[in-house]
Order: sequence, then structure tokens, then C-alpha cells
Amino acid sequence: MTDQSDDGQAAAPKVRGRLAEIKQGWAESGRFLTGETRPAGERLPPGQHVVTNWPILDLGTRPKVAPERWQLRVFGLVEESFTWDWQAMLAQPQTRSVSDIHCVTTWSRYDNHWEGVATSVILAQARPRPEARFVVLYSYDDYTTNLPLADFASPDALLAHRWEGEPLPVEHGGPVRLVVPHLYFWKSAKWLRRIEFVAEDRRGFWEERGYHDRGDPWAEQRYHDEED
Ligand SMILES: Nc1nc2c(c(=O)[nH]1)N[C@H]1C(S)=C(S)[C@@H](COP(=O)(O)O)O[C@H]1N2
Ligand SMILES: [Mo]
Repeated sequence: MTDQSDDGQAAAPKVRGRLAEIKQGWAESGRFLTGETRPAGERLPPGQHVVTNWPILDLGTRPKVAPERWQLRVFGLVEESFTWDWQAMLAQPQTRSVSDIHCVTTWSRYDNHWEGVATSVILAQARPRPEARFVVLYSYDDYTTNLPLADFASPDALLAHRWEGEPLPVEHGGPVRLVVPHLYFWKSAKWLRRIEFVAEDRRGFWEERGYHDRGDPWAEQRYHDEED
């Protein structure tokens, strides 16, 4: 398979959402930072409140990718690049997990029931090379986000295609999204399309717009420090 588009040069995503502009302003002003620390092991991170609905956050476009057209490309610093279609995705060992969502805009949603493929399955098939230390995620709406390989490899991270026993709704990233529960939810790319393994960290959409590179909610890693 040819792979000319996999050079890491993502097109700039079209941003239609007013919220995306507002969120960029929040990064500049340090909105919502409490400076609090919470005891280790506390469920709710500082500055967060629990909601029971599920807010939708995106760049104002919601790509409709039918499962039959959906593909996931895994490439970069790996022993084996590969592409999964929907059948291949469903043929993988399936995992169920329950986890909390923590969005940087301060809402948290407890006890989400996910079903999908653990990131460990991706790692076992791709076999990242020793130089691979970061992962870049590319979505069908041209959104990108980055995370350390160690966070991607977390045992509770998965490529989710079901939520609460139903197919993952399009507005929440269906057919397939990443879920990395221990980081702010902007790291959990919706409408997942490509996963690239890289040696050097490379900022994604929000990371380029003032948001923290790692995004640990318990350390309140909402925004970059000025000197970063
Ligand atoms: N492809 C894509 N993934 C994305 C986003 C996006 O705009 N596009 N927004 C991120 C942000 S900022 C958040 S908080 C969560 C929101 O997921 P939800 O809409 O399912 O709550 O998705 C993240 N993943
Ligand atoms: Mo977000």
C-alpha cells in the first residue's frame, strides 16, 4: 500500500466552532486554574465538577464515516505498519472497561462503559521501535493530538466503538475514538483515522493553541507554561 499522505503534515483543520475560539482564549488567560492540589487517589480532579449529561466538544464539523468506509492506519516508527478496516477492528480481541471522563472545560462524567480494542493490541501488532516515544493521533476532521507512548499504552486506554452497550454515536466520535481516561479528554481523539509513532514530541491542535502537552487532570495540567 502506498502511504504518501503519512508524512505527518496534517492539513490545518477547519474550525467552525465558536467554542474553539473561546477555548483558545481560556488557555491565554489561565481560566479555571485553581492551583489546588488533591490527595492522591481522589476521584474528582481539582477544578472539576460532575455532570450526568455528556457534552459534545468538537471543531464544529462532525465527519460522518460509515463503518464500511472507516479505516485505521498505524504507521511510523514501528516494525509493522498496518491498516484495519471495520471487519479487522471487530476481529480483534474486544475489551470492556468503565472509566471517568475529565474535560479541561471543567466537567467530569463518571462511569462510562466502553467497549473496543485495547491499545495493547495495537502495540502488540505494530511493535514500536525503541526510538518511538510519542504517539500522534489523526482524525477524520483533521484534528490531531499527541501523547507520550507510555500514556497511550496505559492498561485502561482503548479504541472505543461502543458506549453503554450501543454503537458510539457520531457526535462522540463514532465509528471509533480513542479513550485515555487518565488524561484530559482532548487527548481522546474522536473519529480516529491514523496513529503515528514518532521519536520527538509533536504538538497537536490544542497543544499548539496553549493547551498542555500532557494534560494530567490531577496535576491540573490545563495549559502550557509561558516558557514552554
Ligand atoms: N477528532 C476530534 N477529536 C476530539 C475533538 C475534536 O474536536 N475532534 N475534541 C476533543 C475535546 S477538546 C474533547 S473535550 C473531547 C470531547 O469528546 P465528546 O464530544 O465525546 O465529549 O473530544 C476530544 N477529541
Ligand atoms: Mo476539551
